[in-house]
Formats: sequence, structure tokens, C-alpha cells
Amino acid sequence: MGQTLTEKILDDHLVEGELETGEEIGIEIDQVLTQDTTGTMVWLQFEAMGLDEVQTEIAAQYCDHQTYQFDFKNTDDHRFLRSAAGTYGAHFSRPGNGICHNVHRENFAAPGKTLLGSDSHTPTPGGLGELAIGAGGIDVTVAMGGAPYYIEMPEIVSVRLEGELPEWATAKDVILELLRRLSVKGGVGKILEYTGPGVESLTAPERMTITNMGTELGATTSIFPTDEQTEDYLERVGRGDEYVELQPDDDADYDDEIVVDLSDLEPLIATPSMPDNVVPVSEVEGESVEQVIVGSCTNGGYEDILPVAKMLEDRQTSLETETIVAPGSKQASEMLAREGWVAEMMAAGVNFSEATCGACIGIGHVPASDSVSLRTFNRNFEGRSGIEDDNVYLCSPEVAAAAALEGEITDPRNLDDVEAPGVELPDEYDGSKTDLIAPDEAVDDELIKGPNIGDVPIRDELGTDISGEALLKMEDNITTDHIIPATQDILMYRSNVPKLSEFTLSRVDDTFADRALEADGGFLVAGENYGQGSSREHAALCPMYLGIEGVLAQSFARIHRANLFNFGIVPLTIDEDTYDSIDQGDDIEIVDDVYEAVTSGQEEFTVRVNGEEFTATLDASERERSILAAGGKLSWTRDQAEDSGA
Ligand code: MIC
Ligand code: SF4
Repeated sequence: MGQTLTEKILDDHLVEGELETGEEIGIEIDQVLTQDTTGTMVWLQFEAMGLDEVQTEIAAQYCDHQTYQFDFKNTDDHRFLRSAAGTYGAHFSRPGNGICHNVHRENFAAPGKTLLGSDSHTPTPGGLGELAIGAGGIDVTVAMGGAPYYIEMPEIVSVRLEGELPEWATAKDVILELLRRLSVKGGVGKILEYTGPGVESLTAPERMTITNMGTELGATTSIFPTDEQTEDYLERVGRGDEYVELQPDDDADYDDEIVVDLSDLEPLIATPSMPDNVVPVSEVEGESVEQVIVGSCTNGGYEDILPVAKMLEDRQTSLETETIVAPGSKQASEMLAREGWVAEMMAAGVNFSEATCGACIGIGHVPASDSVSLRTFNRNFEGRSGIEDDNVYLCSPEVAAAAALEGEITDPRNLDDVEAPGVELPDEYDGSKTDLIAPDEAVDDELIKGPNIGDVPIRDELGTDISGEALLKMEDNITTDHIIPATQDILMYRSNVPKLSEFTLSRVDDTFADRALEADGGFLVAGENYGQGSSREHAALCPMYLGIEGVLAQSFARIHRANLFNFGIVPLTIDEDTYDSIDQGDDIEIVDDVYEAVTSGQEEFTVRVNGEEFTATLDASERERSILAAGGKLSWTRDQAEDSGA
């Protein structure tokens, strides 16, 4: 039997295990990336583990999420990150140089390589044939120290593309269509491998829009084969020599197949407040729009902004709508500026912004209360824009430009006298590289920590008895934005866990942190897909700091589940009846000797809720169990180093 493309790359990097679905495998990591809001913990953990040098081929530290400096905290974080990159041997991308995924794809992403990143949209370079996975910060730390990355072998699903996109339908509509069909849970435990005759019509940047937003399906990653389009892109970014042809075997065996006929697609839009609430744009046409933002790691490339510039050229954006363009990288801004497009957009009424994540996580450009904001981003979780009563829609740059012109949601096919701009790549991506500092040009050679940078909290070894109150009962699809929001007032404490913990789950219940501290232990209870969304390990680290010992959920999102193990919180799966039987405030007790049960491989645990007994499951590998028993990955890694006499 032939191999899928995913299996070929995994095989090339396999250091432990077999490529059998559900088996734990260890793979070698070639490249790592981290960014400013997850990176401080990454380096503090690197230091705490006693590591002294980056071991991967490429390690890159980006400063992209929070580039506005409101006071010293964020500036201190960036200075610390520059010093860590210099001290340990990573590339450093300065604040303002652009979003990690955009800058990484321009400079480092390469076919056939593996990439691990402490950001959930790390799969972006899957569009170039790189096997790229998002993970919690400490997993990235360990990989950067040279250890393999372990995951359960996912199912491999073929997404077969047929036909070609019609005018005004875009790559964004391909992924919105998949979200419409499969939902935000549809990709959990899966790698989506794109196949079929429709692939060749998509340029590499279009493919990267699709692989980027595969994260919203919950997929482990998404990947395209490589071909002339890949080679063409690599040549245009000046790295043609890194091209390798990668295709699945003709008789490759997939676990499942989904067929998308590109020629059937039309402009789509995700309505508030989940990326899978997708409908045709025509269904919501006419809704007035107060804000339009073009940018983000999904649609912030030169090729995403050029169509907007062309649609707005010599026209005037609606006076009722504020239109913001924030490119994904400084390189894209620089190129658009040199070609005169920035001036064209400004003349049309665009507020041209710096290359940053910013508005995507509620930092800057917060919409007006209860207004409609249309964005080319990938997430529209309630409150993520910075206000609770937001109404954020997600769409392609073309649909965003149509709304900017008309002041209301508009199917671009109904625009008078505006031609479909199509997709156009520049001859050469030729922005200057002054903001990317290579390890051999490093500015610092020792760590610089400001007063906002605290220590990494460590949990003790797992206990034998775990009991406490069900401190909070939550519904399905709780996001990490609910657990630890990313808005400015909260994000600035990412390097200061005691302070940050005060905000834990405050979006669900603002008394939670106080109650948890007072209770000194206890449980969280949740429905399906708990912890979906970002990779932020703070969503496990802060509950740990507050004393949470276990989470009972109907199912967990992949990265958050790993983060719970990494910070010594026991993640138990419960069925719907058990979920229904638990009320907030109930007393919960794990009847088993927890340490013994976890380390001996026991799967079924008895949980007593107000005297009644239920079964909960711990589905975990031996490695995950030993990490949990040690109280988390930091202690576990140190113990391992001691045992091996290092
Ligand atoms: C996000 O899109 O939610 C983020 C902010 O990029 C996060 C990372 C973080 O929390 O810093 C992600 O996607 O992992
Ligand atoms: Fe940044 Fe938004 Fe992309 Fe996250 S999803 S990396 S916040 S642009």
C-alpha cells in the first residue's frame, strides 16, 4: 500500500513509534517558531530546564501580537525576547515586522520540513508542503532543546479538490465551506491532506489561507502536495533552491475523503460568533457595516491586499464605515507602498495600519458597541474583538472591500462596474530584511528581565486524593479566549502568572479566580471541545496556579488537552449523562488513588458527585501519564535529565 504525503514526511522524521492511527509517535522537529505572547514562557521554561542552546535547524522568535507599547510591560517583554533569542541562538523578528506566520512563510517555511510553533495557526506553511503543528509553549521549548515531539497519530483525511474557483470565489471560501460542512470540531484528531485536480489551480498563498484556517476545524494540521505553484512561490521569495517535489503515492490509503468542487463555490461569510456559522454572503446582504478590517495571518499577504487596493482604486469607501488595512508583514506593506497602492488605498479612505495581530485579539480597532465588524480574519469568538457585544463576521478580502465601498454586507458579484481582481503574485517579494535579526547578528548575549517578568510556577507531584467543588460548569466549545482572554488589559500580564491568574475565566464568571483561590483546589466541568482555539498554555497554567486539579469534560481540544497534562491538571472525559448530573457547586471526589491509577495505566476512574458514583475516562499515553504524575512537563523534563545523569 502506498503512502500519503503526511506519512512520507512523518516517516522521514520518525524517531519513535509506528504510523498507526491512535498510536503515540515521536517526530524530529526541524523548525520552531514562537511569538511574543507565548514566547516569554517558552524562554523562561528553556532557562528553567537548564538548556543552553537552540538545537533545531531554525528557531524564530516573532514580536507580532502586541506591538503597541502602552507602558513598560510589553516593551520589557520584547526586550527579554530579543535577549533570549540572542542568548540561545534564535532569529529575532522585531515588533512591527509582521505576524509570525506571514514572516515565517516568507523567510523559512520549506517543503518536507517539520515545524512546531507556540501558536495555533502554525499549520499555515502546510500550503508549501511543510508539516507544521501548533502546540503549547512548553512543548515548543522541549523541541527547541532537541527532543522529539510526541503526538497521537491522527487520521489522515483526503480533501479532494475538483474544478476551479469561479470569479469572486476565493481560497477563503474553500475553508469557510469546509467549516460550514464539518463544524469547529470536524477536524479534531485529523490531518487534512489536500489532493485532486483542483489543487494545481491554487497559488501557494491561496493554499496557505486554507491551511491557516484548518485550525478552526480543530485539525492537527493541513497540508498540500508541492508542484509548480510551490516552486514558483519559493522562487519569488528568493528561496527556489529549497523546493522539493512531494506527492502522495497513487495508491495512498486515506481514512476518509471529502470532495469539494471549487466551481460550485460562491462568496461565503461566517456570521457571529463562531467560524463555522457560515452562510452565502447573499443571505446576509444589506446588513449595515460600521467597520471593515483587512489583514491577519489568514488574509494579510501582499496577494490578499492587492485585490482590495484594486477594488478601491479611484473610488471612495463608505462614510459610514471605517475601513482598516493591516498587512500581515512589513514586507507586504513595503512592497504595496513602493508600488503606490498604499497611497491609492489611503486616498479611497483607508486607515492604513501597522503589520500586527492587534485587532484580531482585541488590541486596537475595537468595534463600537453592538455594531457589525467585517474582518478577513479566522476567528470571531464572542468578545475576542475587545467588547462583549460584538458582531464579527469573517470573509474574504474581496467581500470586505465590497462592504467598504457600499457600507453594508454586499455580494461582490452585485457590485456595479467593479471587476473581479483575481489573484496576482509579485515578480519578486523584495521587502528589506532589516527587521529580522539572525543569530549571528544578535544584539544581546544575556537575558534581560524587567519587573513584569516573573518566575514559572511549578506544581508538586500528583497527589493520591483529589476532591473538591465543581467550581464552574460550562457549555460546549468553550475557547481559550474564555479561559484567558487575549485583550490588552489582560495580555500584558502573560509573563506574570500570579497577576494574570486573577483574570482566569472572568469572561464566564468574574468571581471565579477568588472562589478558586479560596477553595484551594477543585474541578472545572465542561461540555464538548473544551479549550478550542488558541495554543496559549496560560489557559492551563493559570487554572493550575489557582489550584484546579481536574477538568471533567465531554471532550477536549487537542492543544489544550496537551497543555493540561503539561501543567499537571487531570483531564477526564465524561459522557453526556454524567455531565447533565453535575451541577456547579457539587462536591466531587475521585474515589481511586489518583497517583496509583494514573501511573498504572488505569483508564476508568470512579468519580463521586454528591454521593452518587459515575465513570470518567483518562485516555492517555504512558508518557502523558508520567508527565501528569510528575506535576507537569517542567518537573518531568528535569527529572528525566537527572535520571540520565545530565
Ligand atoms: C490567537 O489567535 O488566539 C492567538 C493569540 O494567536 C493564540 C496565541 C496566543 O494566545 O498568544 C493562538 O492562536 O495560539
Ligand atoms: Fe495573530 Fe490573529 Fe493570526 Fe492569532 S489568528 S496569529 S492573533 S493574526
